[in-house]
Amino acid sequence: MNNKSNQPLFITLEGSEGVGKTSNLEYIKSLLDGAGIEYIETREPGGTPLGEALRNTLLGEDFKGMSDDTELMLMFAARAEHVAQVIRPALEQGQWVLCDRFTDSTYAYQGGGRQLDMDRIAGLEQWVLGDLRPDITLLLDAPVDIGRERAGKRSEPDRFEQERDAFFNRVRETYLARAKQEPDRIKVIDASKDLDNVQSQIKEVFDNLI
Ligand code: T5A
Repeated sequence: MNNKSNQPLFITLEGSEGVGKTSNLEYIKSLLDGAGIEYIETREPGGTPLGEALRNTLLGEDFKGMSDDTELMLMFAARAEHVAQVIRPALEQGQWVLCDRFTDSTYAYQGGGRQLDMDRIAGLEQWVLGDLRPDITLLLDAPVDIGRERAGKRSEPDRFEQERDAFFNRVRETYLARAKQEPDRIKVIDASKDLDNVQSQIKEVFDNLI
């Protein structure tokens, strides 16, 4: 784990649909507030006016049939803007960054789910991010049926949520494989448990961090 409390940290939250990222974001913010840490909260795709417009394009119905390569490049176009306009400036000013999804989502969804070439994704990552990587990533992990059931109760499915279980099983497997490759950065949280239990797992990670 990158424990360097005198440096602003770049924290990302990852996981498949409905695992509880939005629900736990508020809890993470309360931990940062409690520790008196200055931070910004942001999300992907999105985080800038252009990024939010691209989010609507990516998640909505208007361009439902876009090619997988187009989808990949729009994710990175939104990310390039986000990194240049929001993430790098915040870190340079000493603010921590709390981001709902980042490049691990691209590996999981476009690489795992859509089965695009991982090396191509790595090439785009290097081009767009240079040496910028999250310091800590919380991976909320739960079986696909649990996430689907939770997400289904909440709202109409977006373009990704309409994918089949096989897609989301590949997404989950890709996330878990990445966590295995980078155990210091990616902390797996068992999100199938109740919210109190999930939050105590998150607190344990933050107790080591703050
Ligand atoms: N995407 C994104 C890519 O394909 N490539 C990329 O590079 C990027 C950046 C973004 C979509 O874009 C894709 C991935 C996504 O499909 P999104 O809105 O960020 O969309 O992601 P979603 O996963 O769709 O977010 P959701 O809001 O659906 O899921 P959350 O935030 O994980 O779940 P949340 O917190 O809304 O919880 C869902 C329900 O479950 C309950 C909550 O109360 C809520 O009702 N809940 C629990 N219930 C019981 N026990 C728990 N532990 C619970 N935790 C939450």
